[in-house]
Amino acid sequence: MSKLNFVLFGPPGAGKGTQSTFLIERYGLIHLSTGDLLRAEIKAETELGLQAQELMDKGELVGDAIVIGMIRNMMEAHLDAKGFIFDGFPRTRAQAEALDEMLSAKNEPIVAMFALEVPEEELVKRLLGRGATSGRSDDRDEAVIRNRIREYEKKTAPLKDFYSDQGKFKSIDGVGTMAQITERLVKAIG
Ligand code: B4P
Repeated sequence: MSKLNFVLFGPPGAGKGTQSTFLIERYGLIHLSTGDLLRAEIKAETELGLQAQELMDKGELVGDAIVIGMIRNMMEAHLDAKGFIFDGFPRTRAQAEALDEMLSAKNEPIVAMFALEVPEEELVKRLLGRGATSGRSDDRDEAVIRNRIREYEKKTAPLKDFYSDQGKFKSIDGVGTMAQITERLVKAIG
């Protein structure tokens, strides 16, 4: 049976992490979040974590080679997975091309890319709300949040065309209750 490999895409705070937790349970998939992997490195105070923290605290993207290497290691560690949800990865064209290469070598391509669409003011509200309770340093400062959104528009949003050209891009309204959005995703997965 072919693998269910999905990309969950969207600006910071769109709900990628939130929706991933529902989808991995429903479809029995492995969740690969580069944000979570980077935060684990920061917590463990590794050299890589220290480098990543500096960039994340400014709302900038971490280097392509670092995140591609992390994803490669995680995929190798889960060779028997039914499929993967890529959450927050790819975020640049170089990352998208590297992912396609890794998957085509195994003949297990991305099935679909779901883009959660949420207006900027709602994103800022959600992230400041989380920053008040989560301790995530990149969620506390509105200027950093807006910089993350600018980075997304400049470097990540163009990937919609990359997946659209492959016939895999699906837009999902990301405003509503978490359950409503899960329902929209399940319907789109079909
Ligand atoms: P990530 O950890 O990927 O996180 P995110 O974009 O901030 O948020 P996400 O969309 O997952 O939102 P969530 O569900 O949590 O990135 C953090 C940083 O890591 C980046 O800025 C970058 O520096 C670095 N990084 C990560 N991957 C990288 C890569 N591939 N390349 C380079 N750098 C990389 O939801 C947010 C909040 O909204 C939560 O509080 C949630 O409860 C709330 N929420 C969710 N759904 C809601 C709904 N329907 N209604 C109301 N609130 C909702």
